[in-house]
Amino acid sequence: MKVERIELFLLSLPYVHFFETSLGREEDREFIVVKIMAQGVSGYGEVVADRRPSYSYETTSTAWHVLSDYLIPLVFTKSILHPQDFHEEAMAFRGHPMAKAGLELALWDLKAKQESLPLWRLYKGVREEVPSGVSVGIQRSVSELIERIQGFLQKGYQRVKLKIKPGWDVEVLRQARQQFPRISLQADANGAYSLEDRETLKKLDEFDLVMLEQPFPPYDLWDHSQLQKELKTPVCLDESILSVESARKAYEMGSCRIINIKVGRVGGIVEAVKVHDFCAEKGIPVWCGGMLESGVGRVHNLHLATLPNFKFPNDLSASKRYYAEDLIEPPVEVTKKGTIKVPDEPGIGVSVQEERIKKVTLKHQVFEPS
Ligand code: OSB
Ligand code: MG
Repeated sequence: MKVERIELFLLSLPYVHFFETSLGREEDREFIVVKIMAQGVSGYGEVVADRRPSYSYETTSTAWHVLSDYLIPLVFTKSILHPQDFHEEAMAFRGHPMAKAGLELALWDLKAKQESLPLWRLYKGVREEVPSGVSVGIQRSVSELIERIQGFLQKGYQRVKLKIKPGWDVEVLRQARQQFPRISLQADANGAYSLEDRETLKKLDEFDLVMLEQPFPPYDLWDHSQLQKELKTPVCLDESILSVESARKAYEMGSCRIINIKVGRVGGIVEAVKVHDFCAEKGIPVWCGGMLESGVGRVHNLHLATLPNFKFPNDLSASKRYYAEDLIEPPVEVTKKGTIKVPDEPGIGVSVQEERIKKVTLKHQVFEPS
């Protein structure tokens, strides 16, 4: 069997509510859906690169370029079908993990469908529901923030993550903690601080946070290790962990006590599982981060989060929390217990709504072997 056709769709979907982090405010998300076809079966993946190079250097344009000029030709010329082979062959190209992950995810979906297995069984996951958390952006005012948190708690989310930045940190967390004394609360700075801010960051120990995510910029494992020594709150790394190699260095330096795994950031499921397994061996718990994916990427995350060392509620929320109309049926929903049920149908286990994709497509291209 051979891959017969690959399609790329560049889309834009408006958020139901703007999303603001220390990197800026976004009203919509631009991303790429990858579709791979072989013998009448279709596999889908999502490239989580954004319009702008802010969270990472990749953008939808760089990903489109790397996919169409290098990765898709690689699949055709080497007749690649297995995601593991793709992972190894794609190492010939440096960087661009989000582009690689989008294609690898589509190959995983295809493989699982061909074997009539839901992805989580292929990955040897150990749970049928995963705990759900919500990531709450910077708001116009603290009272709006409190109201939003209240709304999410009523929907059952098991923990709340607040985005912070200099000027929207200690006092905001103090008020959130006062309003909600017993909830599971954590903060994510997306790299907005430096060691010079250590006194401010040490004040966060007061608020009994489950973790503090990515206080310093991505390429700064050393400074994170210096901060972790002075902080009671566990540091969790997101942007800094690009592969199992960076996880090992973070572990050896003591840069963090928890790791956030994102498939796009590490370049696919094969690498994500390596990070997961390394962390399990070293006793570092992990959890699954999100990139405000559409249902396509989100359900892929859901399957990954069934692996045993995912130990915290994940940034995996209901479809409706992100988009008025998601790209999958049924949409992702959160149970009263604050969990999400993992689909048990083959592959990603949900039906991708191509008519909806087409309605919001900005650019579409079909690739076939020459
Ligand atoms: O840092 O975890 C992050 C969204 C976009 C980019 C970076 C991050 C996030 C989130 C959202 O926090 C998590 C989600 O998808 O619910
Ligand atoms: Mg983060």
